[in-house]
Amino acid sequence: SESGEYERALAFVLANGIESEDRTNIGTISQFGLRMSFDLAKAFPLVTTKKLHLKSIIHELIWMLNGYTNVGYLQANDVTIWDEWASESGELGPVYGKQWRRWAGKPEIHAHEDEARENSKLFTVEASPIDQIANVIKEIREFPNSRRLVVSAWNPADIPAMALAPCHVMFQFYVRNGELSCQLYQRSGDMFLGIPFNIASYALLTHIIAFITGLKVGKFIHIIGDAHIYSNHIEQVKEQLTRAPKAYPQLSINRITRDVVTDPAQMRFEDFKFEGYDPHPAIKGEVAV
Ligand code: DHF
Ligand code: TMP
Repeated sequence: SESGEYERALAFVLANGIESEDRTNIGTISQFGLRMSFDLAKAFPLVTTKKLHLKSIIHELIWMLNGYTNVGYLQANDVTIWDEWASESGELGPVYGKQWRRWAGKPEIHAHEDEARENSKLFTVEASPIDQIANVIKEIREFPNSRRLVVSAWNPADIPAMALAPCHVMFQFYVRNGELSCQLYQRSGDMFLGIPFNIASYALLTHIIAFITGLKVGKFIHIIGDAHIYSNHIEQVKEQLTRAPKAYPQLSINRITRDVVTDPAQMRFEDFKFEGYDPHPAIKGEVAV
């Protein structure tokens, strides 16, 4: 749970990864079923063995929490990490934001509507969207010991229309002793580029949900299915692993109108203050499209 957890996982894949072809034709070395655990109560797990572009991470999460699926918001904030997958109009299809906040529900069928249904009029009715984020916050407040505090981005019906099938498939919260923990299942993880972002993003999400529900933060547990290093990142990874991890920074959420935030979409970039982030220099790597 200290700094070094990510580097241990990275070193494990480097040492034990099995060479394989992949969808992008870059080629990877890969291991299946990795687990990392971070104690959020101690510090914020922002990887220190290379400098991370924190601004991209914060804006990407705010973007998802607002239900956005168009890169317009990201580009307006100089964040380019989703550009390669966007259409001409900037659309990514029904990705995270859509599934988290507006999962297409089924229209309710009432007995007296049988006739309308026969005339197939019902099927022109817009499905009522499901807000999984609002639901999980309500459930945490009302039933903190619930075992159903789950949010899923994996919507099989919508996957064909997505620019990229969800990598972070589902997450679950857990509340004990006034602490909120989160566990993520990620089906596919780019250990050099994506994973440091994903760790920070879900740590931040846990802080935000804890802030809104009046809880302290507990652990973030990260499970990765196919954990891989792309063949064109091997040299960078070797370089990174020569560096000693440093102490993690601390996050504080600064918001004067503390109890006014009821929806995480209300969080703003300026609300997050990171102190003590002193990373090694950035290391560049090409993203596989
Ligand atoms: N595809 C692949 N092959 N790997 C990914 O990690 C990935 N991640 C996606 C979408 N598709 C992906 C979304 N997240 C970068 C980081 C995260 C991310 C996409 C891209 C990235 O390029 N990071 C660089 C630049 C950071 C910046 O410009 O802010 C890095 O050095 O970390
Ligand atoms: P795939 O859909 O063939 O698994 O390709 C997705 C690639 O993107 C894979 O290398 C994993 C990586 N990825 C992350 O590591 N984290 C992310 O958040 C996203 C969106 C993708």
